[in-house]
Amino acid sequence: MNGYIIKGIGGFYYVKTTEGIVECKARGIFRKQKRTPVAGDEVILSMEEGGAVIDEIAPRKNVFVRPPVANLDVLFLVASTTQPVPSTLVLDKLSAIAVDKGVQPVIVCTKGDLAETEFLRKAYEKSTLPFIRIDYATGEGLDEVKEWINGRLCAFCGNSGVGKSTLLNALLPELGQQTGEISQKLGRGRHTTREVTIFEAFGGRVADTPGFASLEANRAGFIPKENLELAFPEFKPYLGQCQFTSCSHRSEKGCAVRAALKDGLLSQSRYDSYCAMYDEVKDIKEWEQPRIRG
Ligand SMILES: Nc1nc2c(ncn2[C@@H]2O[C@H](COP(=O)(O)OP(=O)(O)OP(=O)(O)O)[C@@H](O)[C@H]2O)c(=O)[nH]1
Ligand SMILES: [Mg+2]
Ligand SMILES: [Zn+2]
Repeated sequence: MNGYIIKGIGGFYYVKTTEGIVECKARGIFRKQKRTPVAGDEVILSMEEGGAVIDEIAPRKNVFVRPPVANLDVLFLVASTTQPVPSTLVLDKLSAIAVDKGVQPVIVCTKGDLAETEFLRKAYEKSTLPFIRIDYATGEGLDEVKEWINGRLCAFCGNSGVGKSTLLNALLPELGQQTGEISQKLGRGRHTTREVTIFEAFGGRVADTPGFASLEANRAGFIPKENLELAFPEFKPYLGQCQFTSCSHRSEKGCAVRAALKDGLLSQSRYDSYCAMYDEVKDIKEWEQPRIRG
């Protein structure tokens, strides 16, 4: 029997098969091989005396550590205008990690009723990232999200409290995913969602995921400095145009990326994120790089 993992919790996996959802465990060999099945994994099951077990995990298109999910086509980066306030650096890191793994990032902006959306929209208007503003009063943005889900495996990710589960409930009211109040003292969420769960809808699949604290974005993935320029797709027209072939696009003479920035063709905050990410990885040697690319 085969299927895909919709949820993993406490050593148990829930696998969607043609026969319905099967609860199972993973073979002990996976632990020895340091392989962990995650939601989105295509798996082969067999029946044993104690119940169903995962025998095999199919090769992955991609896998994310945070949130733990595999084989994504689209990563929705959910950002709220306030409570919590968004960080373009965190959004740009997550989008770069997605692009590096061959996944399409889409920015989804919530809580436009509480604070203005313009500054975020502006930060992304000169990027190639789609930007969707959600308004629950008018329904604005919901159809666009549905269109992205159609035919794809997607996941909502973002800080705790940005409104991932709220958005899922607006799309699929019958789900009744639990949502949580924002801590008034800390201005952020309370980690209401505890595990990744995949739902089938709108001709595709979409995952709700647990929110993270901003600092954890650094542990979501690692991009070596040579690959970083490719993780900012809007730089593409200028790559290969710089005076120096190994230009890092930070301070070199004759840099086409910086020229485009100066001409207002690129977003300053995106460029700043690129430089910050470059500085973070520039001194890390090959052998020191975390083995979390995959
Ligand atoms: N005013 C307003 N409140 C919102 C909006 N979206 C979400 N909220 C509120 O924000 C709070 C947190 O929403 P959740 O959906 O639980 O957030 P989450 O991203 O799932 O959080 P975690 O599960 O902790 O990662 C809830 O009180 C929601 O009602 C919005 O667009 N406008
Ligand atoms: Mg949630
Ligand atoms: Zn350059």
